[in-house]
Amino acid sequence: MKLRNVRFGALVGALLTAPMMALMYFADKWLDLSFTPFDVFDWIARILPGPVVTFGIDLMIDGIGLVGASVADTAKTAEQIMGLMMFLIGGIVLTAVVFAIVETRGRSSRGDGLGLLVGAVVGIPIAIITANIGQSSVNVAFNFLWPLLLFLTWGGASVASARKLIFGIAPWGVSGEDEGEERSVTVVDRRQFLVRMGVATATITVAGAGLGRVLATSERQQFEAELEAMREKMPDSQPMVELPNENDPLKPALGTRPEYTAVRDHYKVFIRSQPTMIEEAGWTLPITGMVDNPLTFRLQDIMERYEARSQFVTLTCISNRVGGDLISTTYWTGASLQHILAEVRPQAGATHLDITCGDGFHETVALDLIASDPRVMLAYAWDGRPIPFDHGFPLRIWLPDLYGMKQPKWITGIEVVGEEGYRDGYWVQRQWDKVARIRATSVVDTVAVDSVIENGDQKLLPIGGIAFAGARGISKVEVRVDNSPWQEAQLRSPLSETTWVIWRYDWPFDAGNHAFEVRCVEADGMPQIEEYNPPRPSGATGIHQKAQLIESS
Ligand SMILES: Nc1nc2c(c(=O)[nH]1)N[C@H]1C(S)=C(S)[C@@H](COP(=O)(O)O)O[C@H]1N2
Ligand SMILES: [Mo]
Repeated sequence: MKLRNVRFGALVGALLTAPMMALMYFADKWLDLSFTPFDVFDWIARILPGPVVTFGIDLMIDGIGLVGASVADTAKTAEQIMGLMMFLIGGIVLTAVVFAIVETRGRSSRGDGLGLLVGAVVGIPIAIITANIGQSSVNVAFNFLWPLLLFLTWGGASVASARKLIFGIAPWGVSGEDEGEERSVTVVDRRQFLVRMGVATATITVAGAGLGRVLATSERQQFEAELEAMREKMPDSQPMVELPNENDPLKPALGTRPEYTAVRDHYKVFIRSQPTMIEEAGWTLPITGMVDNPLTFRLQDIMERYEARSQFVTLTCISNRVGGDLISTTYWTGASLQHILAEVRPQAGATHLDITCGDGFHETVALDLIASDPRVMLAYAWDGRPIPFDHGFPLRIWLPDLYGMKQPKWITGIEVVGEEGYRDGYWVQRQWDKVARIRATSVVDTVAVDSVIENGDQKLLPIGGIAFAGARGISKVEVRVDNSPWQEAQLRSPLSETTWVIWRYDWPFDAGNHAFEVRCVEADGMPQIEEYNPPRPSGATGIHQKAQLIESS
């Protein structure tokens, strides 16, 4: 096998795979067919063993951290880029393999059939994946046939290109007559062929991706308009304007993260490469299983039949590093699950809710937990507006004190089950903590060198940040500069008993390079864990530290 032919194969592979991806993207945005490259990526993420996926997630988060980017902003984009690259590289490798096969079979073998065969061998499994896990409102048959059609085309085109570039047999030209002849391929021939192919495939790629992009923008706007219309129908439809601790005299040190996260800045985590778009019109929530009164709710029912409950909530992800940004605070509104369950009436022997979601995610919630806490809610609003699509529209659950991994969004079904029907949730099946109770953490957000306070002849440097212990509350935060003794910080009253607390310590500073550390104590006196633990299986622990050079003024 000639290296040159493998290189031609790789080049042709890139030239064929790029327009294929662009066409897939265009069809996704135009006809709502599923986008196969992401489906393949998501499928792999789903079937890989838990520890491998966890390793991948951690590698990605640490990598993003290393280059100093925000994990909350960047992780999804990084995943999508990986998904696209994987597909493209797969296409390049497979096409190179096709070239090798064509070369091995020799010039005299007829090419017909081979293209369709490789197209089918590669395309059928991939089409099955898309049809099964793809997100699309279109009939599965189309989600199977569309990628298959593209793969058959790829197969045909790659075999034809191989025969042309290796043996000089004109694509689609019948070669029967030439077969015996010594036809040599000239460099000019090849170059001409590749240039033509490059122009054609680049045109398709740019057109497909460009049009897809335009359609994607208008789709997004349409969804947003729908959400805005939903908002009118909501019982509690005022976005938060005044926060309950507005008058607290303790103001955050300059540079502390916003106490109330703007919804667009709320961190996002979900198992797929794209958020799950659920349209309200076609959505209902069946609550079935071991109940006396199975019911199917529309969103309207949940909003109108039950008293609306609202709560300031800090949500955090078990993947968050100490000091990381996978933690945010907003105002949740929904219906207490106690009220809803009172109506469906779980039967004797029922122990859990098995909650399923539009993206294939699932979790189980113990009925005991719901019975013990009226705050557990099925939430339909954040910040007084319908929950954004990225965050679980139309409905998600809130479970105080637990990491996000236990809290399904995009809920599509709830089944009441007993010990028999119990199964572990999505991440528990992948060996993450079964309870996933939030671990206490505290963070130095800022050493506010630009807002030094002059107090007589003393100068104070505000240091500040957050502390959070789920629904358990914070009683004390302490700061240590270099290796001097721990000093108690001041606490701002939190937005609620289930949000983070803002702390501040005004330090009589001296210039130099300093290290600032923070630790906290829960309301019941339990200190945070100071030893380092990685995020898995049970959540990161350790002391957060920030180093800062302070210039003498
Ligand atoms: N359906 C569904 N719900 C889900 C997830 C998911 O992937 N799918 N991820 C969970 C995890 S791990 C977290 S941390 C939170 C994140 O919620 P957010 O993206 O709205 O911040 O959603 C939880 N609920
Ligand atoms: Mo998470």
